[in-house]
Amino acid sequence: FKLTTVEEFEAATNRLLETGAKVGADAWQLRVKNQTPHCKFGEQGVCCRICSMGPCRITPKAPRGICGCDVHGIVARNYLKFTAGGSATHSDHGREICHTLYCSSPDGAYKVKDPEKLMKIAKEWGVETEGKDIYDLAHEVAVLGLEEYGKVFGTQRFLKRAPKHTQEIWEREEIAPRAIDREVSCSLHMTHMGCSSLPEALIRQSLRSGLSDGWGGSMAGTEFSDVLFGTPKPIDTEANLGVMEVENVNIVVHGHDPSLSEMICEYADDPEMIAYAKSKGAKGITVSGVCCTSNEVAMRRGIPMAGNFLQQENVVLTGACEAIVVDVQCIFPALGPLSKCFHTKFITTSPIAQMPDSEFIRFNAETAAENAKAIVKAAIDNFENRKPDLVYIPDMKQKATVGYSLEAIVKTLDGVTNSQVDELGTTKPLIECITSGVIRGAVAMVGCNNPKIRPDSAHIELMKKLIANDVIIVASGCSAQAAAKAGLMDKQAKDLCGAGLKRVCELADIPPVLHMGSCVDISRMMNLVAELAKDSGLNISQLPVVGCAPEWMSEKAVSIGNYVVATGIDTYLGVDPYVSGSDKVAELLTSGIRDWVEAAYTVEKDIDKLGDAMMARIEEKRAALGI
Ligand code: NFS
Ligand code: SF4
Repeated sequence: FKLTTVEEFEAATNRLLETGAKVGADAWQLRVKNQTPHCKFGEQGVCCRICSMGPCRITPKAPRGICGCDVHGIVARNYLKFTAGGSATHSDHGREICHTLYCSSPDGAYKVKDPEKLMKIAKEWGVETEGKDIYDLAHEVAVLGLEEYGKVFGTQRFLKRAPKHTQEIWEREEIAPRAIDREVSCSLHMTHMGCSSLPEALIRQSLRSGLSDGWGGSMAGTEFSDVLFGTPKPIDTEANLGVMEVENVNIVVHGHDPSLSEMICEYADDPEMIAYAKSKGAKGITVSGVCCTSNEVAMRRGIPMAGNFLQQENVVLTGACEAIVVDVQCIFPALGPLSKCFHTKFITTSPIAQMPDSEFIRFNAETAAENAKAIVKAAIDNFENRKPDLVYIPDMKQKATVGYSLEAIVKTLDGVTNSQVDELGTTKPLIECITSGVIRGAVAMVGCNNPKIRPDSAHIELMKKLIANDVIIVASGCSAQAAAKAGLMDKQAKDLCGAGLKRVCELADIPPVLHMGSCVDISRMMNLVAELAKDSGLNISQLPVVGCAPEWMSEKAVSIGNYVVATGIDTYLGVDPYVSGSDKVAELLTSGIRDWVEAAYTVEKDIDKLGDAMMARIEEKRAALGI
């Protein structure tokens, strides 16, 4: 067993960029050069353009904007706006899923695949389930879910899942999120010209808006996706560009919302469509994925993962992609012009993400089946337009076992239960492994790629270091895909672990890096730590558990960081969230907020040091518990 190295990833990319050069294609590698060096004011977060008296930028000679706002107010305001963007984005995805659930019917495109989970949520939310038709119940719960976005009174329903201590902190600090949309609106209100410029107030709202994402919109996205498409269970798949097949029609799904990708997978698997593909000279149809929508369909269907964020252009550069079908978020507008250099169809589907040089096939939950069929057919029809001399698919892929939802983790870990722990169906076996020291702790590896860091290198190096030191990893988003591409989700990767973690991997038959899903599925991680805290009797902040986003880039990632920290989990970033311009804001985020929520951020660009800092924190937490 051998991991695929970042050098090998790069060699494959370079080969693809040669194809790109032949057809005159642009690429992010080139655009980064044009954009470097970046604007220093922007990087430090000290530029304000929220009113037309500006833009104002703070320098030693000009310490205040025209309105008199100081650098701390500007940096903190920018930070809150960034958060609100991310929170809105995840939460609107969750809203779409609630709407899809509302559209479910026994004979329609969307069905309830996990009625048990629906019943569980219904009971949790106090909905009468007795004698109710499952679809009536689905519609009722979907409406309640939608109401969480605009509820007039009270806070998010899912907060009740957190341990009591955490809920008390949220109440005490006035960061328990109210209606999801309200937290976004309130953030934009606070950041309007002439509202808040007090860093403490702005950072507090950043935490609240983040929490409305993680324990609100994202959690709805995850939970109701499970109800509709099934709660993930361990399943084998493959990752990296080599999953595309040269003789087949290649459809790549990209984006985030499984309402689209699930339907594409469904119809690409339809015998009628496969026969049609054959009639066009292909051997079959291969669907693979990019970014989080790939994680969604990999977790539930074993659909292979072609790559993560900074590999999206590579998919087209293979010359073998008939259609790249996207919904929302993290889609490079570059895919439009790039696709034009090849035969590839760039199909946008959502009014939320419309781009030049794309073919827009509007996708609606109400007409999902016919939309999906039209998209699959368009891809098949495009097969004959392929230019064979431009086709090159790097022969590079790794096996991966994915699908570790909280439910699946609990079930799997029952396998490591020893005689002292006989409570099945809880997180107690994991707690036992941690307290005995067989596993030192856990790290949640999440987030994106960012050209500021050699793509995937931080994810992979940190994971290798952590598992070698008996730290188990749960991963999501593009971090999970980096792991899968490298081979860290192959069960054989146990050989790279310390003796303790290796034994756990063998007993439970798991890889050392557990794929928990997409970025909205970081809500699964919140449920996991909540269960760990309840089952151990500890506070979340006492658990030897940290979060890490070493290569993050998006507003969503900052929203996530805020809810992870606000849940009591120390969070480690490899890229600065544009706050270096204000020592006050940086101090708040890296230390001051610990007084509020028992956790804080660490920002460290040296990735090796970032890893050391995480392990030191885990050991510190262990020492405090006397384990
Ligand atoms: Ni998360 Fe998923 Fe990837 Fe980053 Fe984008 S795909 S929602 S934001 S880039 S991890
Ligand atoms: Fe300048 Fe103040 Fe307007 Fe910002 S709000 S652009 S600092 S005048």
